[in-house]
Amino acid sequence: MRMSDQSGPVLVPILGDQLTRTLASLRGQAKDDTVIVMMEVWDEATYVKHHKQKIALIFSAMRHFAAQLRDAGWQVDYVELTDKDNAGSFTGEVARAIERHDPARIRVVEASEWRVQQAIEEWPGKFACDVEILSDDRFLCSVAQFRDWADGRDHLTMEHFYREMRKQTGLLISSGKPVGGQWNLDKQNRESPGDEMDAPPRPLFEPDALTKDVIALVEDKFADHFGALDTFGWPVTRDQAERAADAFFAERIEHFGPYQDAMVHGSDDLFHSMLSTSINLGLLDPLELCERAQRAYEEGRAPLNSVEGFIRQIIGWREYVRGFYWYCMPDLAEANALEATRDLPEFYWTGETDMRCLADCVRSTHDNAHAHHIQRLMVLGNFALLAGVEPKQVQEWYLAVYADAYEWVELPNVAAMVLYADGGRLATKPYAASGNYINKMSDYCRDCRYSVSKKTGEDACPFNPLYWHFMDRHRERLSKNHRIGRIYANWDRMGEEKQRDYLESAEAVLKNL
Ligand code: FAD
Ligand code: DLZ
Ligand code: SF4
Repeated sequence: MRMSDQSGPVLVPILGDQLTRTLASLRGQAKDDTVIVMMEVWDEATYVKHHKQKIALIFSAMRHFAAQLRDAGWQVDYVELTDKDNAGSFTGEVARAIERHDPARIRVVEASEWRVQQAIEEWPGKFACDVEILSDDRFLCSVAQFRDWADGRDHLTMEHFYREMRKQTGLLISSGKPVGGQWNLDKQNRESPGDEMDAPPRPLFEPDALTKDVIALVEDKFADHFGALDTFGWPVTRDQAERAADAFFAERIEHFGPYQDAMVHGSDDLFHSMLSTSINLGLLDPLELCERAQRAYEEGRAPLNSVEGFIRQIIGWREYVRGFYWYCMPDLAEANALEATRDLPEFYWTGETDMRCLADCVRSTHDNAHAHHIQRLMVLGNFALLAGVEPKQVQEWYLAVYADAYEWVELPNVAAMVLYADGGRLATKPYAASGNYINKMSDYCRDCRYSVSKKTGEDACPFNPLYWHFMDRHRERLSKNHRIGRIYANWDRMGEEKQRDYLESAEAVLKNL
């Protein structure tokens, strides 16, 4: 940082996913010596065609946050999307804010995404005042700490990282050992859905006047974007997000663990927390949520498999993918180890397909800007993997359609976990599965036009032949993986005629996409 002798306030830009009162850039700042700038900008609103609810959520949460900061005595310079001189980008808006406030210094927390961080790192060369870029300590593992952990490892196994994070936080640790004797109860997170899955609905928050304004803005300016807006009910303030968390800890965490991987037609949330949008915006603190989960276990309100499963998702997967993103960027965005080139099928946007599982996941995505983990991974993702859809197109789709999607979390999940595009640094083997898996974990297949038990032919579940087509076409790479050897032994035992049936059926599916 260059030192300056200028006097003037400190300019604190707060980005759309930094809506945290204890943000590093605000800590220790005197209110009368600080100007906070928040910016709705076209570049961010259009770098992908975000779901309408995602834009509405971010703008509404930003506007509420600005109002609360003002109530607390901060000076906030808020630039709306339709302000007539809006420069359209973070850098352009910070330049305008410098003209207005003549600051001595800019103090900003690092961006969560590569694209934005690249722009911020140019500020010291662009602007005359000093620029201080702070680490985002809302994450429990810093970018540097992850790099130290990852350097020198061939496989960046999440489980190893997760154990480090358990020890670092002390969550579910007793005398240095995991509570219950095991680190990971994933095997107890895979119950099939029962016939009567009566999950309590999550709280939906009626849009207030401010959110209604934003919804009208989105309807007006982003009319051709994907997604329903009339179903909007996301928490837009910390208070609402806390109420959503209260409901999860009171009503759903008990069954979260066992049914974490279950899917039920038309039942979109099941026992999931639905808190990712609030955590990613900065409205909820990830560590506090994990501590609440731990208390639920200690007080006998939730079983260990639910609580460990929830904590694993947050201090394990969430922290891990964030570290992995920064460790692997910018190459991760270009990775395509399986050389997949197919276009994304149109039904990812329209939901018009006879495959009932895919149609339901796209419907939930359209209506709620949300689908849960297994829907994203084993239905929508699995199909794109098996069909060989080009990673860039899949990544762009996921980034656009989910209200919780930011590249730091979306890209590792899509490129590395779903598509194996990183060549296996994150996942030890591709998450490829036939219809059998979907049938076991959901009620989708019951009323599907395809038969999940049919392996080939017109009425066969398309996932079945596509699975073997995928395994066959990537044999050279995958057969070297000792975890997959058994699968190729099964394929070889089938004999040529059966294999031909599979491959021809798959070709027919692919031709019709
Ligand atoms: P819960 O099931 O209740 O889990 C609790 C919390 O754990 C979540 O709120 C989230 O913060 C965290 N979490 C769980 N799984 C993951 C994971 N794999 N990576 C990071 N955090 C995790 N999550 C996002 O927040 N944004 C994304 O853009 C995103 N894209 C994804 C794309 C794919 C292909 C896959 C397989 C997963 C993706 N996830 C993403 C992870 C996960 O699907 C969502 O976090 C989850 O569905 C959010 O719903 P929930 O809050 O009810 O989660
Ligand atoms: C996603 C998004 C959108 C749609 N619009 C804005 C915006 O206008 N202003 C803003 O500050 N943030 C927005 N965001 C979130 C940013 O993309 C987010 O802050 C980046 O992920 C930071 O890396
Ligand atoms: Fe999906 Fe196949 Fe089941 Fe139909 S039969 S719902 S396509 S897995």
